[in-house]
Amino acid sequence: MKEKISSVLALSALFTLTCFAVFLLHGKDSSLVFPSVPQQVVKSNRSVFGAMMDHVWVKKTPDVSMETAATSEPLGPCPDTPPSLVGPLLVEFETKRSLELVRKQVGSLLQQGGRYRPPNCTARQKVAVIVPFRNRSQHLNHWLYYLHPVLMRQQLDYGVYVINQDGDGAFNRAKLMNIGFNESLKEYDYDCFAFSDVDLVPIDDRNLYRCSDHPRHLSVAVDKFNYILSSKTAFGGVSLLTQQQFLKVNGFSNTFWGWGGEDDDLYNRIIHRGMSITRPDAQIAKYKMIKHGRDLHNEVNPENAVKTQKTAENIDTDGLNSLNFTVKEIMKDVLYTLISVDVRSP
Ligand code: UD2
Ligand code: MN
Repeated sequence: MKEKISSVLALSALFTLTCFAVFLLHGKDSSLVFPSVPQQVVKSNRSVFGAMMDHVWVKKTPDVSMETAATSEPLGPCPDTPPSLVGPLLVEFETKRSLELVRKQVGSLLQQGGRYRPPNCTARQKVAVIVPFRNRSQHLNHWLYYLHPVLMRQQLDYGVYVINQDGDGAFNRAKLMNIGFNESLKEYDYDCFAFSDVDLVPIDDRNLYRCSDHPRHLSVAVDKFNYILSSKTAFGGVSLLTQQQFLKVNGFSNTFWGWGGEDDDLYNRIIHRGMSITRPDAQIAKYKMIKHGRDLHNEVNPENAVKTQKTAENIDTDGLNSLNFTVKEIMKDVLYTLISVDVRSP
């Protein structure tokens, strides 16, 4: 009898053990049993997903919060002078550069959406680079090819936002800048905004895309103008403002349709609000502009010159506080975030 009982007990113990093993092998959380296998699967899935996302248009901005290295201690601040800068750069626009090629050449260190942060230190500033855009794909490819390595060497925590004006109404560079400011802030707590034409490439990486105590004008010496600053009040091309500085001037005016004047109006706003502008040394703040003619639907607008005389009248009611637009699409490429917008042209 004793023997019978013990063999029944042994059998039921064996049965229980087998059931438990089967449960573990086929259960949802089989990773608990074989941690290395599922981890590899997740990794390869993620890279495939990343590649797919390069071409996918999404209606809503996906979460682009950055994965940080699993460090137990917080990183120290990046040095004031980035150590890997090289100074003067060789820049040419003869080479054909497809987006595919640029992705291969400079995309590997970027996060989806054209995001980067230095791996070994905490960047001094979080910079949103805003590029107004319509129908300048070749320019954008050159710009991305040259700017990403420069911004990385400058150890910035940055994101590139290409704000594409949808449709073929009158172009409005200034409004696209305001939209870039608003939309980029929805993604990340940027403290500095670099507003840059798509055709301007710095030819010296010591020209830091960092904000300072006053709004800063970076494109001081442009090849198109024989490397001579056109006027002391020039503020077009590439200019940087902190979030506070931009809010203080109520952003750009939204009402400069077509070419010209919006940069002068922003300069007037800055002076009107009691600030001044700063510039880097002209020996360093050198740029090449990709050659182009006047774009269709961006003709000189004579009304704009008149408007620049009325900055003081308009600054309180025309700007960030009166901005209206519709986001049509948001696309995440590894090199940039493209936001297509209806600017509601008149
Ligand atoms: C000057 C200024 C620029 C702006 C403009 C007047 C400098 C160095 N540049 O540039 O900042 O004040 O005069 O509006 O001072 N764009 C497109 N598609 C278009 C039209 C414009 O993408 O169809 C974008 C693009 O980023 C371009 C920028 O708007 O670089 C300015 O337009 P532009 O290059 O035709 O003007 P430009 O060179 O006279
Ligand atoms: Mn230009």
